Amino acid sequence: MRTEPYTFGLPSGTFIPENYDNHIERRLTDMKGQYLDQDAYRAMLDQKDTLLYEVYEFKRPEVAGELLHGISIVHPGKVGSEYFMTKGHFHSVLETGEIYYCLQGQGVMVMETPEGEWAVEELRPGRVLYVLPRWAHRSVNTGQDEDLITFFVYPGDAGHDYGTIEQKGFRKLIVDGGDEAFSVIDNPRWGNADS
Ligand code: PAN
Ligand code: ZN
Repeated sequence: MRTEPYTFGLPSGTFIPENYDNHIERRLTDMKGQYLDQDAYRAMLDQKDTLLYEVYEFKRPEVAGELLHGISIVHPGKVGSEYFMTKGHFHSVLETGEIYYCLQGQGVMVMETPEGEWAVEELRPGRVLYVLPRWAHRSVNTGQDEDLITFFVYPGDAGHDYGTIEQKGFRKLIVDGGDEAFSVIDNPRWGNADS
């Protein structure tokens, strides 16, 4: 782990940071129960365990005062009519905010609170998104053929609660909008996503 202040570049074209510490890959199998069209999910998985998104992280102590940061890359594609997306999570310390800065691509952040509020905000290059404390968040690539690339930063002691979303899903889903760029629909399986 670095013990002195540092900078890093984000090479144009890939935005894969120089000198990252950790590379995470998430595939179809990691998204079991999350996509609405389960037949399409299984058919796709029969072909290949497709890579959906990747995260490049810098290692920092997971304590208050530190800021965890890295790059998230969601690849383009759909399962049925639903776009490739991240698992999404609440932070274990619910009262934790997070900043996303979009570097490339077209997408949205789907967000909701335990109290039932929800929001969908567009991500496009040059836009900064502030995810308020208490809001679960999932990034979705609504583009045709381009990666959705964001820089993120959040407090070191935030932790991640994936279980709540794995069990319930998000209240809103992002699907192909036909003539529109995308559509936001109610998740008919909200509350029992992994069954
Ligand atoms: C991001 C996310 C990243 C991948 O760093 O972790 O975009 O999404 P999932 O963690 O939902 O798989 C972040 O929000 N960290 O807190
Ligand atoms: Zn987060």
